[in-house]
Amino acid sequence: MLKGRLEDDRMLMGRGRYVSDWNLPGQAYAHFVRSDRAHAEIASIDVSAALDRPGVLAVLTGKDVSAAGLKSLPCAVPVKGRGGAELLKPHRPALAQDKVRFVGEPVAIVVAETVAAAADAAESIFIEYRELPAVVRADDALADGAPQLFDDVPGNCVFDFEAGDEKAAAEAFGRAARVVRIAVDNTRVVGNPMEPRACLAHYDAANHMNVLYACTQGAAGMRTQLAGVLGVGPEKVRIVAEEVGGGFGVRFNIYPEYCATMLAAKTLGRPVKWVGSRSEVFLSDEQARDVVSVGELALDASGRFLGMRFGFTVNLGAYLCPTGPFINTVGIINALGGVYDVKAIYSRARLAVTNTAPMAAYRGAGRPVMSYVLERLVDQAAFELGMDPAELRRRNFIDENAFPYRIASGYEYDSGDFAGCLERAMQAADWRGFAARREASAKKGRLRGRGLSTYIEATGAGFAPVDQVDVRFASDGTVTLVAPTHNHGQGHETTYAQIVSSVLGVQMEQIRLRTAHQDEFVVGNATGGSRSLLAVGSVMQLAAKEVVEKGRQVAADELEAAAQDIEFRDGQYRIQGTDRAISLAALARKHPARMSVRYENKFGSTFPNGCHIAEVEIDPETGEAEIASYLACDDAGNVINHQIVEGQVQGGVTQGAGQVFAELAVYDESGQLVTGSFMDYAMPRAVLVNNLRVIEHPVPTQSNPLGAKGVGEAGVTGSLPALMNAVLDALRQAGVEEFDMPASPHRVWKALHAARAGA
Ligand code: MCN
Repeated sequence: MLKGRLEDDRMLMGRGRYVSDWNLPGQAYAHFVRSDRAHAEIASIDVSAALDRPGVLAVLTGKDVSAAGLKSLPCAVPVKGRGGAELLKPHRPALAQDKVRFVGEPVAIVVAETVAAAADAAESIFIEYRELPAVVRADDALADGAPQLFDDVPGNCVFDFEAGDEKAAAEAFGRAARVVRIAVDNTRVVGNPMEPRACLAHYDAANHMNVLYACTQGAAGMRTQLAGVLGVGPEKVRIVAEEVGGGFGVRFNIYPEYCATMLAAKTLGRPVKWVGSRSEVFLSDEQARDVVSVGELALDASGRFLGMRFGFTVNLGAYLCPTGPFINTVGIINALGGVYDVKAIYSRARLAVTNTAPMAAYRGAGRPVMSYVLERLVDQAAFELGMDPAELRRRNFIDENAFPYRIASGYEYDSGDFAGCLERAMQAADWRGFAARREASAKKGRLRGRGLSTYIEATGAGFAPVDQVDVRFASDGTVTLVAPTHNHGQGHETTYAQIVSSVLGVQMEQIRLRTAHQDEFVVGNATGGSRSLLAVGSVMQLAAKEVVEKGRQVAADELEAAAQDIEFRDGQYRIQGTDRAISLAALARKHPARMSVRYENKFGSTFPNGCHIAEVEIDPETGEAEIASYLACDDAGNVINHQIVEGQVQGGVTQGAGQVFAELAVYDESGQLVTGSFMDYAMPRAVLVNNLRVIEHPVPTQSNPLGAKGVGEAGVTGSLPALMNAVLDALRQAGVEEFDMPASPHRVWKALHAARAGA
């Protein structure tokens, strides 16, 4: 039995090849000159002194990008706005043209013989700016008289999107016995993968091939994006990567720096390498969340939910990333109304551009925005009604027998057992014993709070029309799987091998996974939306079954029998009723090409859900909050690898806890990022989440052959509201009525202090 994951040895022994580990003969090195102001016109750029510096090979600016005919970085959204409006897509160049719109925007690329020479020469570039007023908050950007970022985006609003039924919601609110309202801020965070962004670009002139080694979550999507910018067919682009040090959503899209480095490589006829710094991660990686949400709940006298209304004000940053508008529209409303049986729901989202780093998908990708406002709203209702928050939820769940269940935004949940999941979680978390634990905390002078969330999310969206995979055999007995999803921490190498091994009977250790390779390419969707297992894993399983079928004829030839007389069981082809057999592994060693397959299919959304229960303790003297215990009970359908799933939930919960307790990206009024390093931006540590337990409540889905639902983001979607509800529950004992993330010691202390002063 395999211990741990197939990839662990390689990772732990330093044999992983990350993006910055790649080198090509004759490569030069790039350094980016970035805007140091948030909003300004570029009056002039003087690169002559830089070009005279030793070792400098080239300096390219926005003019060179324009002269080379590079197109805007792409963005699209598959829905229409209010009144049928299209998303406004302002031009996003690889290097700033005429104007800069956020601090950190790349303005020039310097290429030299060494990293130091490029960085040194960058100091000699003189840029004359004409300063413009900046706007950093979405609501300010949407207000009358705000500084305008683009001539073709009136009022800074790129999209005004609605979903649900406005009239039905208004009618429900009209007959409500009680209305509960909440406004919450889902704060801005920086993704911060372990490996800062890096790339190595190489133009193969003989074949007109653009080869980009880059941090990616999937080669196929990035290839299409880069091809679009370069104005070439996708077959003229290759994206290459082995290890990528984390993705979390912010490695999904093409970045301006990758396009500019590619242009530099083509211009110079030499490979060009760029390795970003942590400061550049803070300034110029896609950032996330930053959505102010208003939620309203209409209830009847018995605590039944009659209707809901939501309003989202979304900060998209200075330019549109391909995933930004998607996650803030579809990503929010594909689980509109959560696990509750309510049809009268209306939601509106206004997406604004501001002078801050562009915003995109980050673990959860829209769903934590929905779950956060909704699950806090339900808790607020329980508080105002004086009701047990579990009982209020139970009273309003979609019934186990109501599936398929169409929600107000038109999406259809296929399965779930929300009440059963809640029950299991409450038992495991010793719900009844809370009063005693609170008392024990009080004796120590601590405020103990408990928070609950019963979340649901949609996993499985994918832009590409199909997911292709290869299962290829070699004469040495190895099996190579090729997948469109890039594995950057999720354990695909292990789980895909498990799936294929269980069908073929080939040992897992013989199976290897290739995802973004120079010579191997498959069409399909990147890792994202927690869809890899349910979608690509399912295609892998079908591909393996196809191998078995293909092998039947090969086995018949080998065993000199008719194909219809061959049976396959436990990895062996056998002539029925005889002891004449050959293993699939042996057959594939002899006939690797005949046994190999390319297979494609596409599987869509699933709706993983769960119940998370958190308990926190707060020290009122210091404001420090500690997670005393955390119980995650998740329905991920059938689970392929329990250890990996537990790890994914742990990671997600810790990421949620990071946002709730510490992380916060802050821009000042002038558009300077004041939290631009780990000195000012508090990353969560492993010890942040104490006594975390992960249990399963699986309800298999019928929507894919594995019966699996996604799990990679569930921990975040469940934990943001559960933890914040727990913090507020603790603070209410001391008279605090309203509180929002982050629950940093200073903010908690201030809230307690204000409540004491008020009392
Ligand atoms: N799995 C399983 N049984 C299930 C569901 C999943 O065994 N029922 C396994 C899968 O086989 C896979 C893992 O759990 O090994 C996660 O699977 P899945 O839910 O399909 O999610 P993805 O593999 O598509 O991963 C994407 C998801 C997202 S969107 C982000 S963001 C994220 C995350 O996963 N980024 C991560 N987890 C991350 N983990 C690490 N270490 N690094 C990141 O960048």
